[in-house]
Amino acid sequence: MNAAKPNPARKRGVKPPKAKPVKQQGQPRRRTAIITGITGQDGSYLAELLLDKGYEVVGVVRRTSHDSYERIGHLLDRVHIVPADLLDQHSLTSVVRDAKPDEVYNLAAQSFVPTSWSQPVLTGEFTALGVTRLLEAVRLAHPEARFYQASSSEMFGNAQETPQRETTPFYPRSPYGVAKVYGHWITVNYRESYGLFAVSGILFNHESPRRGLEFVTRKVTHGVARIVRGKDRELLLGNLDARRDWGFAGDYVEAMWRMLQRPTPADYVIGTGEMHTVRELCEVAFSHARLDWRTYVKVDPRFVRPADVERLQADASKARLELEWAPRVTFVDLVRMMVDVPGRAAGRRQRRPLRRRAGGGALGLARAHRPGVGACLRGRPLRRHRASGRPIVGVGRHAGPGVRMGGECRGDGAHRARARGSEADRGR
Ligand code: NAP
Ligand code: F7E
Repeated sequence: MNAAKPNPARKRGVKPPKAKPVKQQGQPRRRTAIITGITGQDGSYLAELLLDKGYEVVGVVRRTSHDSYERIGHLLDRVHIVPADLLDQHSLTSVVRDAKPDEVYNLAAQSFVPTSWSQPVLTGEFTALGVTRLLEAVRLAHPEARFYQASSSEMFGNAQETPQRETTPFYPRSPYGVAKVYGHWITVNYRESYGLFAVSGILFNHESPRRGLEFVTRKVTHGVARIVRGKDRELLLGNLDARRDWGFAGDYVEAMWRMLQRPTPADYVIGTGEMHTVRELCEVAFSHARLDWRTYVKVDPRFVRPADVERLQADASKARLELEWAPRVTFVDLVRMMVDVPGRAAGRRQRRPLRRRAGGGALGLARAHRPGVGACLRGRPLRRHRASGRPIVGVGRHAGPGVRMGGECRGDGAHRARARGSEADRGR
């Protein structure tokens, strides 16, 4: 693929299927990775990471009546988008056969826990049986590929010990959790039955400005943005006592990649080891905008789940030791990053940073506007991406080629985001 050549499909918002990476004459074949779920939060960060490492990236996208490329719009010139569906064996096998990948990352799933009660069978089809279909595709079409399955801390559910590690027994509390347990064990089974290099990453909650708006971190941080702008007066939530181990998605995709670089396949727990309540999340998010969360947050029984997971906390010492992986972003920085998200990703018409000085007037998003952290000053980008020459924009100290977000400098210290947050734009 010629990364420099503009893709005409991008203008039309349509991407033609292009299944097989082109080998350039005289050059060694670049490593190729298939990502299912490339349009999701993790898929977008993983695609950036792999492109930066020089991979050919083949992104599997299911057919919908309108495209869902908000999170990867800035990457469309550099990835191969191919149509396939977790529900359709033939399409998955064709993609694997054509791409002959070195690595396959199965990130696609119905990933919202409450939906798994209203659509339990569909959740099982996508999130459980979809894994078997993709494993079958790999086994039949290209068994040399290394396979990553996106397992979840939701499998621990009603946790039998705290913190949770690779050996903690599973006790899922939702149809989603049950489906993920199936996906986990079928991955282990294909490893043991057929000798595939197939691994599961048991990832605890990881978030970012690209998180879907229905998840609690994004709901709260986006809710703060709407309240500051006078769009909402309150924020309705469910269980404020639930405890989660929240990390930054950009850190977690690095762990996925590291798992597939090991000499032997094994499963790993990935998390920060810190646990916080939803109430603490609210405190940090509202106080970052100089608001008292107790004035705005109301409990609404509609958001309380039939069975919730009360406490999750990772023991990621195996990953720390064997993958040399550690999270870089703290809980407080993560929440502030999500409150600070500029432009459309935080809500359609946000034009100014959220925080205000005591005497009025917009206060620059503290971290993002410090020199050397990838923000821009009055129209002058501080750093440019070496390959593309485009300004690097992003959030706080996490801005950079690895976690950059497509955007442009507007000259007022904020940035127009180009490729994020479909849910945000729908204002959910
Ligand atoms: P996400 O934002 O909800 O993305 C899910 C992706 O799956 C989307 O690209 C979606 O495509 C795709 N997809 C859904 N059904 C599909 C189908 N039938 N065929 C093909 N693609 C389909 O999820 P995420 O937060 O990035 O999470 C990635 C994976 O990690 C998921 O498997 C999730 O269950 C798992 N996980 C997530 C976390 C977390 O905290 N984020 C923690 C542990 C595990 P559309 O754009 O077309 O909807
Ligand atoms: O809920 C509580 C809710 O929806 C977190 C997915 O990525 O991580 C995610 O699943 C907690 C729960 O994430 C609201 O009851 C309170 O206890 O952000 P969430 P999740 O269910 O933990 C795991 C690891 C995955 O694998 C999943 O794919 O927050 N909570 N009030 C609320 N949650 C939501 N969504 N909305 C509320 O109003």
